[in-house]
Amino acid sequence: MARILDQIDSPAEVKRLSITELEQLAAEIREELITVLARTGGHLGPNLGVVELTIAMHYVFNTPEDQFVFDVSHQAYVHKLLTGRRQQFPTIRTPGGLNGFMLRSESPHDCYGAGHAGTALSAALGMAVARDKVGGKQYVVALAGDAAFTCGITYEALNNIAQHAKRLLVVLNDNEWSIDKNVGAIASYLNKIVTNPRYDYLHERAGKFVERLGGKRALRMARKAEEAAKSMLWPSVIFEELGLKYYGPIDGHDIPTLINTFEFLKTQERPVLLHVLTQKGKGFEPAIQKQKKFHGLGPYDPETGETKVVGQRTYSEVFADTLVKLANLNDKVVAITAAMPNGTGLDRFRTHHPDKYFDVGIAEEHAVLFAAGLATRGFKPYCAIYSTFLQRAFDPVVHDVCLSGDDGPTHHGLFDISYLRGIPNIVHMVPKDEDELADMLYTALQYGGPIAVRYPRGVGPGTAVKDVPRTIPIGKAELLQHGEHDRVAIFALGAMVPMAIEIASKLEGEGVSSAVINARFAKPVDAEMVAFYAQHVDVILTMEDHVLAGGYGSAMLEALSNAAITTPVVRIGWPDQFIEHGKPDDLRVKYGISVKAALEKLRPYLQESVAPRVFSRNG
Ligand SMILES: Cc1ncc(C[n+]2csc(CCOP(=O)(O)OP(=O)(O)O)c2C)c(N)n1
Repeated sequence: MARILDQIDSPAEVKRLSITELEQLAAEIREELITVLARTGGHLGPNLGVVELTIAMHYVFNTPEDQFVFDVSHQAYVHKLLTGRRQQFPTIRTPGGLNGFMLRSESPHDCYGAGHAGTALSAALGMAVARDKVGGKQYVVALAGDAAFTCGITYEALNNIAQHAKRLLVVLNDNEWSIDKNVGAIASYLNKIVTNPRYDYLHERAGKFVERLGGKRALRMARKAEEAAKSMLWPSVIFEELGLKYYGPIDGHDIPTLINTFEFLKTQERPVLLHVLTQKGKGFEPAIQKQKKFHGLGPYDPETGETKVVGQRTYSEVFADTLVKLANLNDKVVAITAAMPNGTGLDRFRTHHPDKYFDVGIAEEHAVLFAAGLATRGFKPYCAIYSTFLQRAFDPVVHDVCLSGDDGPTHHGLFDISYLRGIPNIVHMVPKDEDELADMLYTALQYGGPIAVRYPRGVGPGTAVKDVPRTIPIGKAELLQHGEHDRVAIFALGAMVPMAIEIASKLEGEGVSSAVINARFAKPVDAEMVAFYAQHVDVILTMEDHVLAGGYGSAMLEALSNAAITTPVVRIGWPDQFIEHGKPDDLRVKYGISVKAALEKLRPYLQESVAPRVFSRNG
């Protein structure tokens, strides 16, 4: 028999199917997921759980005009199958093939890319507000798993939704699982709603209601659905307190109920949350039996779910086994995971030391703060977090873990160049004065990518801001002054420029000519200007109001190394330590961010007098 799935080239074809055909389609999609992922690997369990839900969403809504924002977006395979990517589906997660997550460049139906948890509600709110600002009519639907509700950001979004969104649909896909069993108070709370005897009653009523509907027309369906959905209204749930109308819980595998409910929710001119119950791994017994394993895995046997056994211990296993031994030796050892017990190996630790094991949910920022609290009381917390997710905890690593806790030095803000510079696509600019700040903001408006502009607190040199700002060419430094035979090139970033000019004039007094360059860009560094001066001066001086480690001077060294230039570089900036509280000017003097310190550091390179060299820009 010809598959219905093979005729689905866009969501428009889904909308033409009858309920029976939609159910048939669901079965075919399950089959497709199981057989394809057996070869490629991937997030099988999560996707098997959202087959009917995704079909119903595409039946009722209209992507790409309407926007679906999937949390993590590891469960977007069904969405990919229904939005014109059916034929490429066997290439998923292979080089050059379909991405395993939503990808904006892959399809107009993927309105938001993700990979980290907890982003859907905030991003969807942004889209809903953008729509309302221009008077759009489309629907924005955020689909988030129950584990997304262990993320702090989800609540940060909930805190804003009622205030800022006129209309937004949040679908809570509750399957009781994160990668491991979902944890914490919110998991128990959702469970309480679901196991309340009233749910059965409501669910039964909704089912009967749909049965009676039969093949009636969509309009009537919607009206009846309204009644059904209203009757499913739950009093006094947390989401209601936060200003989202709560509906559910409904059976996430019951296509007619899902369709009717969505049709009704479309009529709601306010933020709503629909609680949908699904089974992760539905339709594949091995995935139901082994939820953790089938959350995401490599190739497996499509009949049995068996996977190849790797003989050698992984690093995660060595980590966990070592930690078990350390905890045996020292009763202050505790282990913390942010919803990744098997990925980090800590599920092995849990078996031996259940009382010393903490799964805090998808809450990396909290995990590190929690560890910091434990450490202050003499405990030895081992916080196991994947590098990619530790990004979430960058601030607590700086502010709560590495900082000694002395008063004051929490707000110097000396690290942004180093923590932003390693990220592809970002441009990092630093203006020398107020007028250049305006130019940089204007430049950011013209530019199509992410830009960071770093400027000091307080007042600048008092430069007048011209009426019409100018675009600054990306990655181009500004040559402020130079001599005939410069021996020093001073590359100064932002507020360091006046000091650079002062150094140049002091050097001039000693008979040493120097060029002063307003660096403007910490990233990308003006490699051309750097290479030109590096080949013609005895020494380069970099100046930044930022830590030296990973800062602008480091970027300069990289640029020189890339160009195989060995001109010496003297760097002025803050040392590799936390700086105590104090007046910025006093602290700068103390830590060598001064004219005097720069001149002292330059002196060894200016000892011998070098014969004047004549050069041209080409030479
Ligand atoms: C910030 C962050 N931490 C950890 C992860 C790893 N991770 C991927 S999916 C997932 C569980 C998601 O569970 P849920 O949102 O309930 O969706 P389900 O897979 O159950 O459908 C986790 C912890 C992540 N993607 N992002």
